[in-house]
Order: sequence, then C-alpha cells, then structure tokens
Amino acid sequence: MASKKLSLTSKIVIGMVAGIVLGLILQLTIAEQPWVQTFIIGGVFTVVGEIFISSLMMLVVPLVFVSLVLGTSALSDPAKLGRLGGKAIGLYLFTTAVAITIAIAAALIVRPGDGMNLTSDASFDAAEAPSFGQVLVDMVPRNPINAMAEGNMLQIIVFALLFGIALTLVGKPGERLKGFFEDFNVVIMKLVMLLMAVAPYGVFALMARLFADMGFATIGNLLKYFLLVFGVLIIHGLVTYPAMLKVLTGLNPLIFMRKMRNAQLFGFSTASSNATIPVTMETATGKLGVNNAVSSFTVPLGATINMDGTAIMQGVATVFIAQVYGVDLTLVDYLMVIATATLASVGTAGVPGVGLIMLAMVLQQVGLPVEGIALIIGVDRLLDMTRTAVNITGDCMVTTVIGKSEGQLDENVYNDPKADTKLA
Ligand code: DAS
Repeated sequence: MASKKLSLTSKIVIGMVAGIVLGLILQLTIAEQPWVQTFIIGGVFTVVGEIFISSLMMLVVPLVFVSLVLGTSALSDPAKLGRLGGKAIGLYLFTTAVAITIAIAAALIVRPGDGMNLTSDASFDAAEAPSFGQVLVDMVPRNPINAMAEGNMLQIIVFALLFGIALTLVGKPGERLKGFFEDFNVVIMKLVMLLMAVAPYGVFALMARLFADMGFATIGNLLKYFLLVFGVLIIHGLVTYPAMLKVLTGLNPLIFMRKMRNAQLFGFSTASSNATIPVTMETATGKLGVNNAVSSFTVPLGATINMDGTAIMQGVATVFIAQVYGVDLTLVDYLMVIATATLASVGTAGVPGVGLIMLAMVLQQVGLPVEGIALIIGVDRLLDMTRTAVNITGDCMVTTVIGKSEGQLDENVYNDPKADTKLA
C-alpha cells in the first residue's frame, strides 16, 4: 500500500518535537560538557539553524520587491492603491491597539508583579520613540539599492510601489519589464518551496539549540508573567483573529487557522516575521486565494508595521514592571503606552528580539525604570517565538480581509483543502 506522504506541516512538527526532546535531554544531562557546547550546541545545531534562517532571509528582499512591483502594476488604477494602503494601515493599527489594550487590562486584573518589590537606582538611556513625522521621512529611500542591501522593508515597499506605478504608465517598455518580473517571481516562489522542504531540519536544529541552552529556573519566579503573556497571545491568535475574520468577511475561520499552520510554525521557529515573509506570502496567495496584487503589499507591510503579539508582551511587561517597582500608572500613562507601542511597531523590522528593544522606548515614555527589562529577558525568547507566530497570523488575517473586501480573493482556493497541500 503506498505510504501516505507526510505533509510539510507534519514534518515540521516532527522536527520541532524531536528538537525540543533532544534539547531537553541534553539540558538535563550533558549540555554543560565543553565538547557538547562546542561541537553539538555551538556547532551542528547553531550552524544548521543559522543557515536555515539565512536562507529564508536571502529571499525576502528580491521576493518582496518583485512581487510588490507586480502587485502594484496589476492594480487597475493607483487610486485603488491608496484605498488598499488606507485599509491595510488602518486595520493593522486597529488590531495592534486592541491587542495591547487586552494585554494591559489582563495584567491589571492578574497583577503578575505583586510581591516582587524592587527599587530602581540605575539609569538606562533607551532610544527615543521616533516621531510620526520622522517615521514618514524615514520611509522614503535616498538610495533604493542601499535600502535593499540593509533590508529596510518600509523603504523597499515605498520604492517598489512607485516603481510599479511608473511601470504601468510607460506602455511597451513597462509590458516587457513586467514580463521579466513575472518570470522572476515564478523562479523565486519555486526557490521558496525548495527551501521549505528543508524546514524540518532547520526547525529541529533551532529547537534543539534553544532547549539545550535554556535554563528553566529563570521561568520559575516569572511564571505568572510568562503564563499571562502566553495566555493573552493565545487568546488573541485563536479568538480575536478568527472572530474578526468571521465578522468582517463571513469566511470560515477554521479553514484560515488550519491553513496558517506552516506560516505559524515558521514564525515560531525563526522568531522573525521578516524571515517568514516568503511563507506568509505563499500562504496568503497559494492557500487562502488572495490575489498577489493585494498580498504582495499587505504581507511585507504587515511584517514590518503590524506586531500585535509584540504589543501584547509590551502591555503586560509595562504593567508587570510598574508593579514590581511599585509605580502607579495613570490612565493617561496607559494611553501613552498604547500610542507609543503602536507607533514604535511601525518603524521596526520583524526580526528576533526587536520587541524588547521597543519595550525600552515604551517604558521610558511613561518614566518606568528601563532596567526592568533585565527581569524578563531570560524568558523572552520563547515568548518572542510565540508572539512572532501571532504577528504573522495578524498579517495574514488582515490580508484576507482586504483581499475579500477588494474582490481579490478566490473563495474556491480558500475553501479548497487541497490548496493546503501545495507545499507537501
Ligand atoms: N521577533 C519579532 C517579529 O519578528 C517580534 C518581537 O520581537 O516581538 O515579529
């Protein structure tokens, strides 16, 4: 009997579980041995894991630029682009504000910081939150090649949008160039699928290294904080998003959540929305049936400006640190936290650990001791992985809502379970 081919999702889950089990066994037995640190954890696991993440990051810039030029040129009129952009930015900021409000309310009810009384003496100068005007100025690339070399997503998006619009306005040259971009996109998407085939091994190495190195003792005295952030992330990912999708589109949210699994596993394993862009894009277009004209814009934009999971961590962490240091925040302070976290997320890329950097801005904005970050840094990696999975789920949910509202979503593909096996 022909053996049932394991789906890519199953292979990734197997790789993840195997990595976690091996990592835990090493952590509890020989992880401290110098040769294990050098050749296994610092050697094989690190090399394979880093190669996996680099191979994904390698595709991001060419994929985003080419698909966004194509997507923009496919939009019949630039005015549509304005409407698309307005919907995307509006929905992204709205879901982020909802996320952090839920997080702050939950932290004020659960009060995870009570009982840990600390005083603050060190001073810690954190980066200033960028002003909105500065964020707008920073979006326009003085040198688009440099923007690509640095992976500055907002600048790449702006250049690709303008290039795509110009492409539609030049007749024959534009048509020839569009043909080139269409072929380029096909090759890049094939490369995405080839790289996804090796994901189980990359995920295995990342999980094994993480769990072999992680001291679980640090979670002990932060358990309430850790479980609260994790719980709110799960609620936002499994309740808020499906509910919004159902209310705003009428589509079956269970199909959405099932088709999001690969992208969520990539987001969790890499802790990087940017590295997951190729998979998020393939999910939105190949599995959920959103036309590239929409997903090529909303997915990279979302990976950069939409970080609901990050905002949830920042909301809980701010209340936690205020409670630990005995600082009573006012309603205005919390509104400042919401505004700062939402604005800070616009200007920062989706890469591992960026949430903690932004947290420093948020804490400084409300006069909280920024060294409070040292309390939570030990448990942040696992939370970073989870909130990245939530971040990219939000990116895809908004992409689906906009695709549906623009008449750019093929419901036959969305409802077709087989579209789910496209990457098997
Ligand atoms: N790792 C970030 C991301 O890629 C999220 C975070 O740091 O909070 O979305």
